[in-house]
Amino acid sequence: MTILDGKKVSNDIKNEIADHVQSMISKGEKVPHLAAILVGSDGASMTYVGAKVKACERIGFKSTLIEMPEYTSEEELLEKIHFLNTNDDIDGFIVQLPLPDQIDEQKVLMAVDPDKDVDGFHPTNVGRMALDLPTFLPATPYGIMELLERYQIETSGKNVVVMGRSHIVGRPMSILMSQKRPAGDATVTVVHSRSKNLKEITKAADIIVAAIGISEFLTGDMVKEDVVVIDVGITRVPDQTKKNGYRLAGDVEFESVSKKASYITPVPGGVGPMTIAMLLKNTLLARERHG
Ligand code: BQF
Repeated sequence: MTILDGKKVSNDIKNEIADHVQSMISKGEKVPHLAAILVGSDGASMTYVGAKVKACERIGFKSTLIEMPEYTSEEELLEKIHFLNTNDDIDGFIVQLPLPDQIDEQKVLMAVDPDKDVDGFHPTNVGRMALDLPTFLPATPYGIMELLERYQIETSGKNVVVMGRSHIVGRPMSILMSQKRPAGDATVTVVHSRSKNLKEITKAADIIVAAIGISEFLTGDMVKEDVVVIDVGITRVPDQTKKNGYRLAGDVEFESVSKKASYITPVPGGVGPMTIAMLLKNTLLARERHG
């Protein structure tokens, strides 16, 4: 069993980007500038945005964090998005999800200029992805593709089971792995909360991408020997023995599944760090595209 070390690979990618930034500086070019809007003060969201800002600093990107209160109206958020869309100093920006209930997420994502949409959530960019056109790939699926590629895991003709159909992970993952591209050419099955005979389907999988948001849902009895397992889940589970009061759990029961797997991502340190690295990669791409 080999651990797919997202922490290490993400560090390799960040170092590659940092080198690129240095060469941009030596040529007198502008460095990439990422902005993030955080609405409210959800603990996990603050951690995620903080990790993104810190990563920017480490590799030499400019970053701007815009914090708005929990009671922010949709109109106020849309105004801020308009400001970032029209500010030439900003190459790309993200709106940290989830948003408070009074704000329509769909409306917000559609307000982001597709050329600055480094999360790749705008319908234009989702369409471009589906049509194999150049675009910003959503960071988590992009990170998983990169991880599979760098570990040279064969995907061509393999049976891939994607668990979950979210717009951010499951759906794009199923599209990407079925496409003709590196880490693609797979035969993809998507399973979700209405699927029947789940175990029968997961047992036939060569590769499983678990993205359902239920901690330790996938267990050893549901997989075949030598399966490749990508765990996208990241749930905070109360744990008195930890100083912060919780531990992070994936969608995969690591203990039982790792005994059968040929490759498996840990939580933490698997897919999560790759998400951050690919957001940075998209921001670099945005800077280069803007000329
Ligand atoms: C790690 C996210 C659910 C909902 C909104 C490193 C991250 C996580 C884990 C991280 C995530 C999850 C992010 C680890 C960004 C991934 O060491 O295992 C980094 O920061 N993520 C997000 O921005 O919004 C989310 C999950």
